[in-house]
Order: sequence, then C-alpha cells, then structure tokens
Amino acid sequence: MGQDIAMETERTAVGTGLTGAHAERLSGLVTASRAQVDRDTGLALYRDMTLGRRFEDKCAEMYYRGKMFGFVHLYNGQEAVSTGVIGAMKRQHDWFCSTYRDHVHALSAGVPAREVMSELFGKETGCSKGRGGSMHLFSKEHHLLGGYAFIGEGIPVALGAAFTSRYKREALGEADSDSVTAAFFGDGTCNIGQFYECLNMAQLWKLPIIFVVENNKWAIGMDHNRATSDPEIWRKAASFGMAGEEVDGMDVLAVRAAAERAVARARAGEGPTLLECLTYRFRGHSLADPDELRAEEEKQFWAQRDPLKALERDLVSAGLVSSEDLRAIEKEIDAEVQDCVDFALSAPEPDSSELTRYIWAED
Ligand SMILES: Cc1ncc(C[n+]2csc(CCOP(=O)(O)OP(=O)(O)O)c2C)c(N)n1
Ligand SMILES: [Mg+2]
Repeated sequence: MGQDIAMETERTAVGTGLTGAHAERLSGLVTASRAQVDRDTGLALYRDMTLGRRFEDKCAEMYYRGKMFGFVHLYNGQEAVSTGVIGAMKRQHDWFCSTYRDHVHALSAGVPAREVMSELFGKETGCSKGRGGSMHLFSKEHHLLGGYAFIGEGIPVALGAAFTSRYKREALGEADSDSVTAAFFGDGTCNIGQFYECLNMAQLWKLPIIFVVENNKWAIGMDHNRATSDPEIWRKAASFGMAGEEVDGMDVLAVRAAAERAVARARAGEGPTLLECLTYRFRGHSLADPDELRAEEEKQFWAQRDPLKALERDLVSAGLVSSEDLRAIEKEIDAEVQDCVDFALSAPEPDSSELTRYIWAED
C-alpha cells in the first residue's frame, strides 16, 4: 500500500510540467568561461570521459550477466563533471570523496580500471580488497576517501580532509600542505542536514574544499523541483557568505574552468566553493531501476547534450584533433576495459579465513 502511494506520487511528478525546469535552467545558463586546452589536454579529457562511459557500459553488461551483486549505480551522462573537476586538481595530492555513484570518480582520480572492476566483482584484487563493492570504492594511494552508500555521509569526511590540510599547514607548520578536497554528491543530498552543517563549518574556517553538486534533477524518482525550497542550489552558498557558482555540467570545458577557479580560491586560503553542475543521468537510478518514470522528451533533451559528443565537436572544430584521433582512443579504451574484465574474472575471491581483516587500519 505504502509503496503504491509512493509510485503514484512519482508518476504525478512527471505529469506536472515541472520536468522542463532543469532543462530551461541549462538552456538559459550563461557560461562564465570555458577552459582553453591544447591538443594533449583535449585528448586527455576525451580519454578520461571515454573510459568513464565505456567502463560503465561494460558494468551494465556484466551486471546483467550476473557477475556483480547488490546495487550498481552508473554515471553515464555525468562524465564531464568527474573529468572536469578532478582533471583540474592534482592527482595523489588533492583528495576526493564520492557517493554510491563512484566508479568514474575513482577512474578519474587514477585508480586503475583493473582494481575498480575487481572491486565490483568482489575480488581480492579490488581497490577495497573485494570487501566494499560498487558503493564503497576506496584508495589511500589515489586519495579517494571513499564512496558512501548513505547520502551525505561523505561530506563531513571530505570536510575533515580539508580541515587536516589547513591544520597541518597552520598548526603543524607544514608549509607544503596545500591540498584541496572535492566532495561529490547529488541534488537530493542537498536537502539533508549534513550538507548545511558542513557548508557552515567550511566557510567559518575557510577550508580548502569544493562542494560539487551533481544536479541530475532526480533523487531516485523524486523531481528536484518538488523537493527543495530553491532549486538553484548554488544560491544556498550565499547564506553562508560562501562563493557559489552554477555551471553547464554537460560541458567539460566549462566545468574545468569553474573548477580551476574554485581550486585557486581554496589553495590561496580563500575558502570553499559550492559548485552546482547541471547534468543528467542517461540510465535509471541503479541497474535495478527500469527507468520508466522520466519523460522521453526530457531524456531526449539531455541525450542531445551528450558531453562526449560536445567535446568532440569542440576539439575537432578548433582543429586540435581529428575524429580519427578520437576513434583511436576509443579503440584503446575498449581494449583496456576488456582487459580489466578478464583480469577481474580470473582474480581470486577474498579468503574466508580473512573475513574480519581490514575492519581496522593496518600499517
Ligand atoms: C541517509 C540516506 N537516506 C536515504 C537514502 C536512500 N537514497 C538512496 S539514493 C537517494 C537519492 C539521492 O539522490 P541524489 O543526491 O540526487 O543523487 P543521485 O542518485 O541523483 O546521484 C536516496 C534518498 C540513503 N541512501 N541514505
Ligand atoms: Mg540526483
């Protein structure tokens, strides 16, 4: 009964006409600036986004073939956010914190695809030793503070990393401690308490953190416009005296430019930024979601703004690369993704004698 009511409410949401608001915001958005890139950087951005896209497509295939268990949330459509933000930061120096939709953040942060795929298969070679699975990717080496299944759970963890960076520099005198932390989370997560508590502390202490909201309009089946007092999340920064910015989250060059501004602010000791990226997920909430609630017209609007196709148009029209260059990258990525599947399939399961290992930190 309760479930029937919930389903009915979700269906009503699609019929209210509110579905256009997110699209209208994107259409009316004035992009402050777009990153200027050379050929090598352009290719690197395309490579990172292609790895994210094709890795996720392979995950869907493997999930439906019964190779993965539990919930798996894919990132298709949102790649420009991960690539744009993490690409503007320093790998293995800055810190990243994610959600249950974490595979692509891990890849952008440099966690090897073999380790990510192994983790999804629950294998010992996974980045969390097969104990975490899809929603709990972790890598100390690559400064990935974790994926978190509870929404908002990662935000205070990221805040702690940002505090550590400042504390080491100012209290412990470590002059080179200038790392910046990026916390990624969704629009739905901005309605819970931890978000506001962390914004307050971050601004109070001028912490080097970027709150990256991936506003894909939906929190499972809840339309963002029905769930929040002001759908323009970036404006909530002003209540804390914090810098806030909205950006086209389907445009990797715009995201990169906004992230560069936020990183520069954080590293200079000027404090945090709330960066709202307008984006869309091309698949259902998780692979268990048949995705029947969202309007076809809405899906089409966003599909036309596929961030990979947009970057290809930009790079080719600027004369930086040829389409053949990009097809060659796709071929390389396909081989890399197949390699990581083969590796994960043949990797060992964790040994049952080690069931309680890794619960506490080991040196
Ligand atoms: C504390 C908590 N409450 C509820 C849930 C159930 N839940 C899982 S995903 C989700 C929606 C989150 O939406 P959003 O923040 O927009 O992220 P997206 O899935 O769109 O990336 C909810 C409510 C949860 N995981 N954790
Ligand atoms: Mg969302």
